[in-house]
Amino acid sequence: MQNIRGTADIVDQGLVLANVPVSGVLLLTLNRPAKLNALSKQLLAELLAHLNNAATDDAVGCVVLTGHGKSFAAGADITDMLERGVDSYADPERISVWTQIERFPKPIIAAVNGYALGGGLELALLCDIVLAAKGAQFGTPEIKIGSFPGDGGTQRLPRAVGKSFAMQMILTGMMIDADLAERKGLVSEAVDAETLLPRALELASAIATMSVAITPFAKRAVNAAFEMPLEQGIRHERKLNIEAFAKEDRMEGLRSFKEKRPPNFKGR
Ligand code: CO8
Repeated sequence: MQNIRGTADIVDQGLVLANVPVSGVLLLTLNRPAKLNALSKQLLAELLAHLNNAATDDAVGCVVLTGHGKSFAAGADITDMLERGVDSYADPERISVWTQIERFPKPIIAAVNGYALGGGLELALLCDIVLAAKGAQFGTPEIKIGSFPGDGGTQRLPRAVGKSFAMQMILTGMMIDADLAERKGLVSEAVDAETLLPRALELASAIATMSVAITPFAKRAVNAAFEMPLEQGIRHERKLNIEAFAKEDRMEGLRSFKEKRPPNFKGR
C-alpha cells in the first residue's frame, strides 16, 4: 500500500489506490477490477488504513471514493462467503473494519461509476454525498442468492428512498439506473460519465476549503438525523455547536465576516 502523503500520481498497486489530485482532497479508488471491486476483507482493510491516515492528516479536508473499471463495488465477496460460510460474514475483524469505516469523521463523496451492488451500495450509502455517472447501476441483489443486505442496507436504504421503494429493491433484487436513483434521493446528482470525477473533485475541493475542524461536526450533526428522534437530534445539534465554539476556526470564521475578508482557517 502506498503512502498517501504528497502522492501526485496513482501507483498501480494495492487494492485501494490513493492520490491527491486537488489540494485538500484524497481520492481513493477501489482497485480490484477483475472482480468488479468486490469487497474482500483485505480490500476493506486497505480502505480503512487510508481513511485512518486521512483522519489525522490536516491536509485532507475531504475524501472522494470511486472504483476502477466498470464497477464502484459489486458487493461483498461471494466467493469468500461460499468458502467460509457464516465465518466470512460474521468475522469480527471484518465487522470491526466496516464499523471503523462508518465512523470516519471527515466528509466522503462517493463517485459511483458503474455497479454499486449489495455491499457496494452499502458502502456508497455510508458516504456523505453520492454522485453517479449516468450509466451507474444500483441494487441489492442479495435476495437472488438467498441472502439479504447485511452491512447497513436494510437500515440506510429505507432512510434514503423510503420504505416502499427500499422493500421493492431488497425483495426483488432489481437494479436501478442513476436517473431513477437521483429521483429517489439515493444520489444527489447523476452526471455524464466524463463529468463524474471532475464534479466530485469540484465539490470535494469546495468542502476542503472549509475548516477541517468544523466539517466533521456538520457531518456528525446531519448523521444524527438518521440515528435519533427529532427532539434528541436537536439537543445533539446544540451540544455539537457549543463544542465547536472551542475551535479557533469558529471564531476566525465569525471575525472574517465582520472584517469583510476571507477566513483564514487553521483546522483547529
Ligand atoms: N463477489 C465476488 N466476485 C464477484 C462479485 C462479488 N460480489 N461480483 C462479481 N464478481 C466476479 C465474478 O465472479 C467474475 O469473476 P470471474 O471472471 O473470475 O468469474 C468477475 O467478477 C466479473 O463478473 P461477471 O463476469 O459476473 O461480470 P458481468 O458483467 O457478466 O456481470 C454483475 C456483472 C451483474 C455485477 C455480476 O457480476 C453480479 O451479479 N455480481 C454479483 C452481485 C451481487 O450479488 N452482489 C451482492 C453480494 S452479497 C453482499 O454484498 C452482501 C451480503 C451480506 C449478507 C450476507 C449474508 C450471508
